[in-house]
Amino acid sequence: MRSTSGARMAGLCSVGLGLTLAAGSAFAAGNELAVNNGYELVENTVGFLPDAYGDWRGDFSQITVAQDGIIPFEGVEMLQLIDTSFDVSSKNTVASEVWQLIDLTSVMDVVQTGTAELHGEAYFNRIAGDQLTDTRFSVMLSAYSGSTADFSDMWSSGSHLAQAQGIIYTDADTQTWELAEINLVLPAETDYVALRVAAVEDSFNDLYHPEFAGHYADASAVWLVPSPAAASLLLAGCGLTMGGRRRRKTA
Ligand SMILES: [Ca+2]
Ligand SMILES: [Ca+2]
Ligand SMILES: [Ca+2]
Repeated sequence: MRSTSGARMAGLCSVGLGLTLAAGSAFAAGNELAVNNGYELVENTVGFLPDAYGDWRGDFSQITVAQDGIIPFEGVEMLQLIDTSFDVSSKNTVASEVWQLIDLTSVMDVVQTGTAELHGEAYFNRIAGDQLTDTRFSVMLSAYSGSTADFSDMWSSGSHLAQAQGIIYTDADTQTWELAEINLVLPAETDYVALRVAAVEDSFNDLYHPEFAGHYADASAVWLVPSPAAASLLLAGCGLTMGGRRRRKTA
C-alpha cells in the first residue's frame, strides 16, 4: 500500500514538473489534449454531436486549404464554419458549432484534486464582407461526468459540471487571425471535457445556405495549466514524500 501511494505521488510530482516547464509555452507542445487541433488531417466534421474522443463533429462545416483570400493560421488546412445546422432542414439558428470531446486520462490524477485548470483557445478569421457579415466567434469548454456516449443528452439538458466561454469579434482584415481563449477550473468529478468552436450570426440571421460566407477557425487547442493552488499542492506533496523517504533512510 505504501509503495503504491508513493508511486502515485511520484507520478503527480513528475506531472507537476512537466506542467511547470510547460507554463508560458504558446502552443504547449507535448501537453496538448485536443486531437487534430490544427485541422491538418482532413476528416468529416458534419454530424449531430460527437460521442467519442478526438472526433471533430457538429454543424455543416469542412476542413479546407486556403480560400477566400485567407491563409491557415498554421499548417495548410483550417476549419470552415458554414451553416448553423448539420443538415439542410433548418437555418433559423445563429451558431455554427463544431465540437471535440477531450480525453483527460493522461491528467486524471490532477483533475481529481479538484484544482486542475484547463486552457482552451482557437484562432478565427473571416472575409471582409459588408455590414451584414457576421463578426462573432467563440471557444467554449464544458466539463461533464459520465460516459461520452451520453454527451448529446448531457449537452441538450445543460447538465455540465462547469462551463466557460471566450468570445471574440473579428476584424475585416483577412491577413490577421483573432484569438479567443478561456480558462476553466475542473470539478474533481469531471470525467471528460467538450471543446466547442463556433461562428455566430451577430449581424444578420441568414436563413439560407451558406449562412456564413467565409468564416474560419484554426489552432483550436486545450491544455492543462498549473494553477497556483495545484502547484502548491503538488510541491507540498513532493516535499512530504521526500521527507518521508529521508526519515525512513535515517531510521
Ligand atoms: Ca491548420
Ligand atoms: Ca482578421
Ligand atoms: Ca441562421
